[in-house]
Amino acid sequence: MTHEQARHNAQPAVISADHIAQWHRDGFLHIPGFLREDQLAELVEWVEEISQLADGENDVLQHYELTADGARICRSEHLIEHHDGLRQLITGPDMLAMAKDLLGEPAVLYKEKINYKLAGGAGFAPHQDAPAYPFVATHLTCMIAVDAATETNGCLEMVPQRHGEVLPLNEQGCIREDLAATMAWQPTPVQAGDLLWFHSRAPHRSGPNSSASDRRALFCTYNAAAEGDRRSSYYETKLTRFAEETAGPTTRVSLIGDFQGTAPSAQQIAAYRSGQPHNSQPEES
Ligand SMILES: O=C(O)CCC(=O)C(=O)O
Repeated sequence: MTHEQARHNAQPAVISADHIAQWHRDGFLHIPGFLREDQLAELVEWVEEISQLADGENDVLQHYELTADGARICRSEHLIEHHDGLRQLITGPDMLAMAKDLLGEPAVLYKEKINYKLAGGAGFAPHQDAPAYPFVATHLTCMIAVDAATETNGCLEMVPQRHGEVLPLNEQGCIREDLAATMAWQPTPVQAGDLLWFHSRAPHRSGPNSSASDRRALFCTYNAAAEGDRRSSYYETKLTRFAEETAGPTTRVSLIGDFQGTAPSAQQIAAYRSGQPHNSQPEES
């Protein structure tokens, strides 16, 4: 089935026995054509709305990076407090059912974020998510592609069959460079509206966006409900740790140092924000 046919026929997602076998074998699972065209168009609108909020507005946390064209948004997180559409998508029955089928037990939302990787945006060093996600042993993440992700614009690269353990880490909490250099990285391109589920110990990385167009994706992370609802604790811990640290040369988006984007100054962020449509001054009549 082509991607277009898959999207046209999209049904409430059902995880098959084949999916579960692939998931256990590889530690990740690509499901093409999950969103219908109308659902994808709505998601694009929501992502645009979220991107224009100020840091802290509607409880959304915003992060920026410096590209050759100046500051650009690189991540929004903590999205669902004031956004009914995103909350229904991320915590709705389809996503929770898939998370339950893959995890083998009922799941609860742990965290959610948008990675923008706009044209010129930076990539992510080889890492596993587990060291960045405290309080629970097992999590899984679903990337919902907002734009097509390709090798040119920085799609995820996965290493199959290496999700059994947390690997040796470097000082940033990422996979040690000597080990990462020996691993079988598999570029995993996706179309807009596809899902890519991955285990929190599945090694992954991604390159910069060296194309002229944006590569946005929504990432929803879940953990076993039996391990508790840890979303508030995760964000409290993250904000506390970020507040304690002195700013470094890269933009801090995670409890590990996986993101490779350069941190812009407050002035560069302000200049970018003043050019965003939401913040432009109304035209004089
Ligand atoms: O968005 C990407 O390219 C990589 C995302 C990722 O690995 C992360 O946010 O931990």
